[in-house]
Amino acid sequence: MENKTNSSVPKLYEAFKQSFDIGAAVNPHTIIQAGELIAKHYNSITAENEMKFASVHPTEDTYTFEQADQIVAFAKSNGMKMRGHTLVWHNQTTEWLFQEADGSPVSRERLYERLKSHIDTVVKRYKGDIYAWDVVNEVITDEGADPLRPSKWLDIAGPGFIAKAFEFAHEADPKAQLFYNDYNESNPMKRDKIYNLVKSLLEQGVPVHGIGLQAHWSLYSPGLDDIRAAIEKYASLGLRLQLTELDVSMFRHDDLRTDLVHPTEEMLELQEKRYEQLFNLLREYDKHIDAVTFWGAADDYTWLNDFPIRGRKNWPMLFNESHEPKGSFWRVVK
Ligand code: HAH
Repeated sequence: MENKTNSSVPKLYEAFKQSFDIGAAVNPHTIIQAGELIAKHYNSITAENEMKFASVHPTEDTYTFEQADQIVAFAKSNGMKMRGHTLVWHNQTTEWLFQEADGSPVSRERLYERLKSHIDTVVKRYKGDIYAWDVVNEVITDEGADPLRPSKWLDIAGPGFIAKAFEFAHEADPKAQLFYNDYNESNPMKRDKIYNLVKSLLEQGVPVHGIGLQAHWSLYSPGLDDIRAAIEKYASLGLRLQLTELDVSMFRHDDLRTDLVHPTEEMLELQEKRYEQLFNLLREYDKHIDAVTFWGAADDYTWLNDFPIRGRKNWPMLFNESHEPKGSFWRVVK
């Protein structure tokens, strides 16, 4: 391929100026390793882990905001927007949250007090800096008719914790856009469960403003028709949509190979075609979609190197391990 100097590589987000913002998930490590790339190509960021419950609120009386603050400062100094991720989730919470000091399960009332005080503290701290929050993450089941995922939140608080989280976030920052965020969002059965949950929240007057489609996708799935149907169904609620965690894994769901140290030529070609089709589709719906955030910045670091198989390399991004644009980049900016 033709060798491009750095300055002749167009900015990714500028290629989408007429359509939507382009974001990246960052962490303290990638800000150092890839800060220049991130500042050039993305006009929005999300903290990958640093605003999650366990990261900012390790004990009842302690908040640890150093890393989150650094990431917000990075966004500000580079003129980027900032999304908040995430206030209520079943993972990366802390033991103390669901327990009394003596280790017994916390009461429902106490859990609601803790929920309110957590959301109030975190959302107010970043008022004016964070324009959109993933308020509730992944409460819908992947399989089965029961819509809500079993969790300590559900066990102790009952299903009302979902609406309350949005209400508390809205009180803390009435200007912030509040999102329900989930994965496998394009699977027709899960899509309908997500749709029904959000529809019923809206009918109760709960302040939900958008749906985050995580978009942890692969070369092979989901199909474009399922993605289109999901976008149309969610948009029919009259809400804003964002892709919040986009990546395109090289591996099928059931492909457990761990031997590759480089992507094959075939993988790279399939990925170029896939990214081109995906962004063509997303541009078609740019009236509904405000932002597309990748769950990473370049192939040197991605959470998929440890998921679903610890230590298995993956190459899901538009930039390679040396931070150079891949063929997929040129297909989407064209
Ligand atoms: C996302 N879950 C989370 O929203 C994000 O916070 C995390 O950093 C990575 C991915 C996706 C997911 C998962 O964690 C487990 C099973 C399926 C999907």
